[in-house]
Amino acid sequence: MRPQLSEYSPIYSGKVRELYAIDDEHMLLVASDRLSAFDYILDTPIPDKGRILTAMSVFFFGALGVRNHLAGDAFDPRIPDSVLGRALVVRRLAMVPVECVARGYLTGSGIKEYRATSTVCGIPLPAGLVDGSRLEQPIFTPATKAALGNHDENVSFGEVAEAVGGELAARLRDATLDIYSAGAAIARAKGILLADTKFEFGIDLDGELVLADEVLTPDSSRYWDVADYEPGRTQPSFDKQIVRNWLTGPDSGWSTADGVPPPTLPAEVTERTRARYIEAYERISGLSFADWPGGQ
Ligand code: PZK
Repeated sequence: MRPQLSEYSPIYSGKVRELYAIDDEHMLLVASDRLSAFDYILDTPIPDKGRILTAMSVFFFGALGVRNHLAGDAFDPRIPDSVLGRALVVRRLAMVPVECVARGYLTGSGIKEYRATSTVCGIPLPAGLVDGSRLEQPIFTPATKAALGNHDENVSFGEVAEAVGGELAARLRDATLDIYSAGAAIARAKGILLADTKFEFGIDLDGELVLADEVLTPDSSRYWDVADYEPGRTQPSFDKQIVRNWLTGPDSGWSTADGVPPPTLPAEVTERTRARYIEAYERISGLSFADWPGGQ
């Protein structure tokens, strides 16, 4: 008999996922079908998004082979039926208060900071880079978590070292760049670019650094289709571009500038977006999403 979700105490509620306490040592990490776009949580869920991202995360935890927080598989009996396939049992860790970002391409807050300072997180970059430029070497661009509703703030390696000590800072940087490179190579072999990604690490009871949270999902990463890659413009998002195009196009009647929440998405847009998430999972993993738990 599986438990009910209501038997667990909620600990954190993020924009698109939640964390529950199972016992002193374990937590349940639950991914929802919610989607954010233009800094809004849309009122229209993407069917199966939570299961697809959970499947991707589990695939990468396995493929990377680094110490991670998973404490069971996707069928673990502690997972309630209502969230089967989109929840994972994880070990409770002491989280390191640093958003560990690796960038292999320059975009988003990276290109913004580069245009203002020709550096990102204090790292000097060559002149002439444009939105989408591939970096000669991937860079570690840590950030500190902002309060809900704000964007994380980029910080220098020195600031991370001040916060957590130089030794741990160096381990975070090295692990972040190693894992990024491994993930980028897996995706690149399937024609998908991993532009950047964010990891969270914790420390376990033995004092070991452990990869936590979700890993290399489209919510924690920017994925681009190599077929559409064209530096010098904002690259189309592998997963969200269908939604963004519809919201900013003539049929939505909506504008990003108005401070008004976006409208309900048409079924055709949610269906094509769902297919895109499944395509990302199946291309990258080589697995069939039909085999993932929680689908009747
Ligand atoms: C932890 N978050 C972020 C994730 C949310 C919020 N293994 C762990 N041990 C202790 N704490 C965390 C984790 C993990 N992962 C993660 N905050 C704390 C987060 C998912 C949903 F609402």
